Amino acid sequence: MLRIGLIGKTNAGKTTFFNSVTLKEAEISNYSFTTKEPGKGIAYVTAPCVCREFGVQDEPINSRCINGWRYIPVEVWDLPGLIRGASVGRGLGTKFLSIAATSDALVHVVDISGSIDEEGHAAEPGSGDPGRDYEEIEGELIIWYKGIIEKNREKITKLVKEAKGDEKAAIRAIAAPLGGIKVSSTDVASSLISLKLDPNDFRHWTDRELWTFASKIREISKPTLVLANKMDIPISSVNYKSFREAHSDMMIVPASSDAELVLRRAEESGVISYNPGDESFAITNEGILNERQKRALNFINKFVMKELMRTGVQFALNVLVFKLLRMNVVYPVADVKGLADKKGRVLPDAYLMAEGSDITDLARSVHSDLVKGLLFGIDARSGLRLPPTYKLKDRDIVNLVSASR
Ligand SMILES: Nc1nc2c(ncn2[C@@H]2O[C@H](COP(=O)(O)OP(=O)(O)O)[C@@H](O)[C@H]2O)c(=O)[nH]1
Ligand SMILES: [Mg+2]
Repeated sequence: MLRIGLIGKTNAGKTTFFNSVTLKEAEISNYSFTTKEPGKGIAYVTAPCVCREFGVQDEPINSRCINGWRYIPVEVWDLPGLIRGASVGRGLGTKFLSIAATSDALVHVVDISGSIDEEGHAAEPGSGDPGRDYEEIEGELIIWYKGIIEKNREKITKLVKEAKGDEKAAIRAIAAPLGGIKVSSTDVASSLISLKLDPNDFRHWTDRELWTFASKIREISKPTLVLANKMDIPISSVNYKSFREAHSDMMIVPASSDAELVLRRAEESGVISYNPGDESFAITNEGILNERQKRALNFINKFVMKELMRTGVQFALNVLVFKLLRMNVVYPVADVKGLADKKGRVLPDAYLMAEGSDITDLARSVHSDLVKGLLFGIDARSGLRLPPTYKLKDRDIVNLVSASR
């Protein structure tokens, strides 16, 4: 399953974001963790389900379908303890940095209202500096990446020497210790090209060059969305504008995690009707609302939904997965006519597949056994045979035909 890590300064709102997106964990997935690890949860991304296109009633197994929207589970990690010095082991730093580094993508939660001081303590809104907070956490990540290379410096130097000028082998030597944190040789190669760094010259890289290399690697290998959180606080919109100007290279989603948590809880207790990501909510049971709750919902309506169009929380996850990671949703079926699995369940599974994935990759995701005897796929819309190298598109419905099953 796709793994998303939440990073950000203390009190930026990571846990609030985490609690809101994982609230319906039990309902959306069958992946209940028997030994629940703290900080790990299941959230979902939402995409228009193909059931509407075919006018069929589906019976989802690995996901859910609500009002024609497919809810596909993703793993989310709340990573506390990212403070300055985390990379040298302050707090629970290194453990969480390693979880961040093994994630497929990150959400960097920033308190855009500036309600935290340099140490991450609560402060007067507007007194803090969201830009500084952001750079500080980024710095910790980069130092950590750099540290991994430094720890392996001798080993890499030796391998590069043995490569005797073979550039590809030198790149592999540099990439090897980074393999565990989802950095590929291709990532290393493109970083070196864009920085005009010579892999064969590795042992002469200066500290500065190591730093720029580490930051490039971090940038390329770990797609990151910035969540400009606490947009419900009035001063936030000013900060948001300047933050966006200073970081025009980043995807930034304005949000109120607090509002999303309030809405999801209200929906759960039957007070409002609201689907995550909706542009509005409706009070369905005014009778059981007390004055405080009424005020809270009115506030959210006026200062969040009308200003931002949405709370931004579900939107952020969707943008991360579908725009930044460019995932496609693919539906494997056993029977192309009935669009069903062997038990007759219609459109049982939805898989998130990275852009460029082919039929073989899909088979591998469904079941490793399928790959061995994989013959071809069948496109449910056209009936066409799809070779194993066919690149999957969004909303493809495919029957995998394998000799081994
Ligand atoms: N106004 C406002 N407060 C928020 C929002 N998100 C979180 N908070 C508050 O910020 C504080 C820190 O939140 P928390 O989720 O514990 O931050 P973490 O340390 O990053 O996990 C808490 O008092 C939250 O209620 C938001 O969107 N708006
Ligand atoms: Mg927290």
